[in-house]
Amino acid sequence: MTTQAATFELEMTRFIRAPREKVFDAFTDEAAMSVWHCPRGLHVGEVSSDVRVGGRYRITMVTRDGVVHGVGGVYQAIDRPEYLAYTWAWDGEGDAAARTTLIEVTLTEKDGGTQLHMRHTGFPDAAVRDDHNQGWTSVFNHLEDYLDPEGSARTIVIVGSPISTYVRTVCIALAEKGVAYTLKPAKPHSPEVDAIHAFGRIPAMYDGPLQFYETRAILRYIDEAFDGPSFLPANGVTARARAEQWYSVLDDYGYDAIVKRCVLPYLFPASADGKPDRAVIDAALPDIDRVLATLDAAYGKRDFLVGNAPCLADYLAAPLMHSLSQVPEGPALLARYPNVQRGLAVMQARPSFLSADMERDAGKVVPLRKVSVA
Ligand SMILES: N[C@@H](CCC(=O)N[C@@H](CS)C(=O)NCC(=O)O)C(=O)O
Repeated sequence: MTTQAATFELEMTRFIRAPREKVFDAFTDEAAMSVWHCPRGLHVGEVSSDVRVGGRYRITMVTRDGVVHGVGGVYQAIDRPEYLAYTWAWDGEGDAAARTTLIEVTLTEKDGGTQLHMRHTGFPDAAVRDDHNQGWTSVFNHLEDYLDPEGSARTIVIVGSPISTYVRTVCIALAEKGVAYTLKPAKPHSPEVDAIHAFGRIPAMYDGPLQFYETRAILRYIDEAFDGPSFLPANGVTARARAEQWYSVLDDYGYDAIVKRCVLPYLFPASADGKPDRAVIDAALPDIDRVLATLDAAYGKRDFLVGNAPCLADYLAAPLMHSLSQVPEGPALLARYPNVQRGLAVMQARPSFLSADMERDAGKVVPLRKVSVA
């Protein structure tokens, strides 16, 4: 993908694993357009398309809050399945001609699929062009999901080891949304991870050409980009802040005490005799206890950390508590906190938790696989 700053044009290419005719029709067929023709996180409202030179089309894209963005134009050239040109003007006040840009789509057969090249010209300035670059990237992720036989498992790729609690949190979150993805096993600081993550940690994520890292940011993206249950409580600012509070407690104090200072010394003993470092683990135990006591009070009689549905803090808590339960000190520590235990058991029973099975995957090279949870 290249942008040409000087002329305020945008050129994008995307390989789509579908025949040219299907890709072409996706651009002109009303039913197809109504599925994919908007960025992630929005949906298509109305679509009309009079597919002949001089004919008009119109699409509305609607945000979750109901804000409608309308766009339309006139077909300039139609040469199925190779080339399509049409004008593009967002609804707005004032001179329509000044708002009108031109789109040219060229489709070429390549590697059993289609190379899509889009040239979008006539932007008034770099900022508008850059907005369209971002928008089209997301729209083409939708297009790829729609046309590729593997759907979103092709565009959404999680990079990281399945034994990582953070990786597992993201996998749980995707499964809760019902989003198919591919898990690409990679260790921290490996070339695959370093290619995306400035600090070499896992997880990292692709959505098509878009790259993300840091679990909280990845969760934010997944939550806003996909339909399905929200990762934050719907009922008020206090509940949402509380969910963030418990996420942060787990992310900071929880991960440090449980994983860094207790689980990892067992998994990767640093001492010369190959035994877990007792002093490190013993020093972690009071801090783990403090985290558990805090969370136990937070659960109270409920099954989830906030309200009556899981939120992003529960997605982080479950893999952390699960990994604690696997070390020798874990069961006795957890036994003192029945609310934490109940919260873990409730999450462990959910299909989203079962779809990313840590024991099954531990130490194995996990083949690329599609995970979708109904
Ligand atoms: N702040 C990061 C933390 C991720 C993290 O620490 N992941 C661990 C694996 S669970 C890791 O990559 N550790 C390697 C290291 O610490 O160098 C996030 O939220 O994604």
